[in-house]
Amino acid sequence: MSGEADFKPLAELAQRGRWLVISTVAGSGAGHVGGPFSAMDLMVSLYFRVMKVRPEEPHWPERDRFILSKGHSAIGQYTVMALRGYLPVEELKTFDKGRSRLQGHPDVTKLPGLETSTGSLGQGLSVGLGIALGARLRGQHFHTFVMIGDGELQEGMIWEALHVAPRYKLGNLTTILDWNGLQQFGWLLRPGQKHRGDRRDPWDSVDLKGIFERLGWRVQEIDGHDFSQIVPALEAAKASGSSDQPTLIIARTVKGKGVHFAEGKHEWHSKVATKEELNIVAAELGVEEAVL
Ligand SMILES: Cc1ncc(C[n+]2csc(CCOP(=O)(O)OP(=O)(O)O)c2C)c(N)n1
Ligand SMILES: [Mg+2]
Repeated sequence: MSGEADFKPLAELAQRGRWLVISTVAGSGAGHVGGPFSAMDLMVSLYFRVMKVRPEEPHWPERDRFILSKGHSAIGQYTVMALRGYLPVEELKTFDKGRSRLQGHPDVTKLPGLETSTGSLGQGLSVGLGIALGARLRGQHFHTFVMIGDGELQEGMIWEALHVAPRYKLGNLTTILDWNGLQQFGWLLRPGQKHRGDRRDPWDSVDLKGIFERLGWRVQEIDGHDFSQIVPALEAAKASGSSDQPTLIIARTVKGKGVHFAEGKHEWHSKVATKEELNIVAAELGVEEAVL
């Protein structure tokens, strides 16, 4: 069993990652914050502890695969990849610019290390399923991880993949649900309403664990901000790679995690921090970099 100290480096990387996300978005004038923050601890665990990767050789055939199906959180993935050595941290400043490798949503034709392009919600899990199936047919032993959002779970194509993966007995596939309980806007405006309704996801009273299990997934529910739960869950999923059951990790997370005024606020789905806010953020995250 690992102690808390074991996860301190991961926690520090995640805080630095959050800082780079929010300051990069502020620098480029647009981008997402809430989703990258909720997914940060999970992605840091994947890239720094669980996945077998070679940043200097991004197309290494035996690498584990990661697909960020909730592609609007791209700046979170780019940041973790930069910290891991796939690209210079300095390059984050080009985020969302015309000729940049770091487009607003992941573009596989631009940045080596990405497995597919995402951003149109709903598609990444089917791509991951295809990659996992291909690996098994070719006798390759890498693992494929796909992260989806709770809002994204409303997409029909996600459910097609959720139905099919257990039938193909893809133990080498793991879905991570970043269940932060919020999406972008909420429901359509009803007559008499001034706001667009309830911003929560629609899964609150739904027994998702039971549904996933009945579909045939091995389901683990964790706190998506507790490294002592995240790392063992991801490692267990990987260890069951040659089994005949895919894994689904339900990660309970907080949108905007790490900064008090962003936590649990749908407004921070995509928002540009002001200079004053950045100063508060830097202090809260305990980072020393200068404000942009
Ligand atoms: C097919 C499609 N429909 C709508 C959007 C616009 N959109 C971007 S993010 C988002 C909300 C996603 O919510 P969730 O999956 O919960 O992500 P998170 O909370 O992690 O940001 C929406 C509707 C999109 N990118 N793709
Ligand atoms: Mg969400």
